[in-house]
Amino acid sequence: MNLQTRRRILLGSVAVLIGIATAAQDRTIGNIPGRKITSLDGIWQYIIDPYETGFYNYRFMERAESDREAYWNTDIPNDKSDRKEHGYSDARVLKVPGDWNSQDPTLLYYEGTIWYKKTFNYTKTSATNRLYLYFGAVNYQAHIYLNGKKLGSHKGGFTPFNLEIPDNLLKPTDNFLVVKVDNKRLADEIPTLNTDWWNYGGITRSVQLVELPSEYIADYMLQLDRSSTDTKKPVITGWVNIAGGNTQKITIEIPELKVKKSFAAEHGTASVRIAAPELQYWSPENPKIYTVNITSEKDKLQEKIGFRTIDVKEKQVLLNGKPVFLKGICIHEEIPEEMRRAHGARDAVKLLSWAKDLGCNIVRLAHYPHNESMTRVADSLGLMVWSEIPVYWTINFASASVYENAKQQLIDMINRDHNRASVVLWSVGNETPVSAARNIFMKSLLETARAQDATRLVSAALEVTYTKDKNIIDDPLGEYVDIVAVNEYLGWYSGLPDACAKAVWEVKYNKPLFFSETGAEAVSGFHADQLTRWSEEYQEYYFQEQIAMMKRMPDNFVGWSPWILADFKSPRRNNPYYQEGWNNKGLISQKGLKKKAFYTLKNYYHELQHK
Ligand code: GCB
Repeated sequence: MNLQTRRRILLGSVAVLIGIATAAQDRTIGNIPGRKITSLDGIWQYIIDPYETGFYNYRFMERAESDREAYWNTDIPNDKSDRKEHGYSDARVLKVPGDWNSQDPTLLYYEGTIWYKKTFNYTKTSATNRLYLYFGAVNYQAHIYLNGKKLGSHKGGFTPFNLEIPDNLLKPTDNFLVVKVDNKRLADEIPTLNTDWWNYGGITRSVQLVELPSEYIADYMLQLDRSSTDTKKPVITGWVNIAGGNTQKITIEIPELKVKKSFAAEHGTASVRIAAPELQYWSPENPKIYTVNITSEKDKLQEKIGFRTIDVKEKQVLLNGKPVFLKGICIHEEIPEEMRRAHGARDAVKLLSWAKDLGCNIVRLAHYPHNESMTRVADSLGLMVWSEIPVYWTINFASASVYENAKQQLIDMINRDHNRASVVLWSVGNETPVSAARNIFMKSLLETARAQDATRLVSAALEVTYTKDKNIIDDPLGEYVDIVAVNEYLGWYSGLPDACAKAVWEVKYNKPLFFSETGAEAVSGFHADQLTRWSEEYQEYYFQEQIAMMKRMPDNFVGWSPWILADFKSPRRNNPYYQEGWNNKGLISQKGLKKKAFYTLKNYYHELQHK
């Protein structure tokens, strides 16, 4: 099946899925930063509503749209005898983007509903243009209302979505925008009830108004053909998709490469194929990014794209046709010193510069899609990215609706970032317990990822089967992934770090092997001998033993991404002396200080560099 046919089929299935998950959500709009956008970020008023009174009436039925007591309707009394039991005021405000937990001490542990309200003025530059409301992410469920009318809803805390604003709803001034945000953890959601990270609630990423021509460039994917491993003959392939249009001329221009080529879009989609002999390949050593102009008959936009190939051959991972050893680190989307969700370019530069300083060439963005700045900054800093959906631990693998939700999150993650050179691998989950239902679920997600994007690798972080004398990697999913990735904590969750010296590994699959996690907790500034748990010395010793073990791994060992760059908040971690709600496996502390093990790993990566 060629890419274009596959794409059309997928667009069809996306539409079906959107119908299930989100009533009025519209199609993908790629490259939001490159559009005509008006930010709605900043100060929003809010109401805490743990009983969801603004949504349900006293019989716990969803309120009618016109219900005066619904929190999406005006809070201004008609006159002095009118009764209003809800109100938005400047006494209660939250910053968007941002989690609510870090903005008000009373919200630190809050899990439930908060209503956000913003008023805005807007007039379209042309009456025929279309206007969308774009959310980078809202954790977890959002219901969106404009001027008392419901625009739509969305589930999934880490992926973007947009809703079209109909002309008859928009006013030039005083548009009353309300978002009900609910971050309650639920068994049949993704993630499920149980994780090892903080459930930060809120409108955690940017909100934008996006104005587009009536027929606009909806999305595109421009990547090096996977077979372009000969750097003398690079071929850029992909597609451009037009919304509202049918037959159109599309032009792609890469001025620096003196490339300018036109294609015909039929049924809204154009297939692209461009020979670019002068292309410099993107790599961590040379993160070359090109300005790409895409023009249709009614729309144009600019994008920055790097071009590289990623593949596996026998037991190796090949970047631009050459074997690469993956020097990684896992990262949560969190700024430890401020105990908050990270967002925006400044945070991305901070987190990814730490990874660069460590000597990494890849980061595993755990355990959910991070904000778009992370992958864009990774493009420009030269870091490869492992990107993952929060199919984590014990989600309900037997449920069809849970599967549809996972699939939608996967598709949304891929759609947002399929033009990022940094992203080399889509991961469909982490440490999911083997069962017949789970195997089918995960295999189908891997197939979806492959069908959606034929240019990247697919995998998932798997578990190890530990027996008395061997550690066996035999998860049935190993058969379907491009690289076999496992998490292991020898010397932390079992035994002491010297367990590594005696470890015998048996791998069932003749594929590249990657250790997607390993780590030990240490409280920054706590010094003791190397056998004292929680000390920096124990963590240092742990890394020394782990590194020694990695050096003995067979030649299919292609790298690792230890756990984790920085300490992070987790309600599961309740040791009152050493944790107090923190998972302290960071190589960088709660206060942003490097621990001893940071340098142990840095030296290993430095050694590898000079081998
Ligand atoms: C894991 C999980 C990760 C945890 C980590 C830990 O295996 O994948 O989410 O935070 O272990 O610290 O135990």
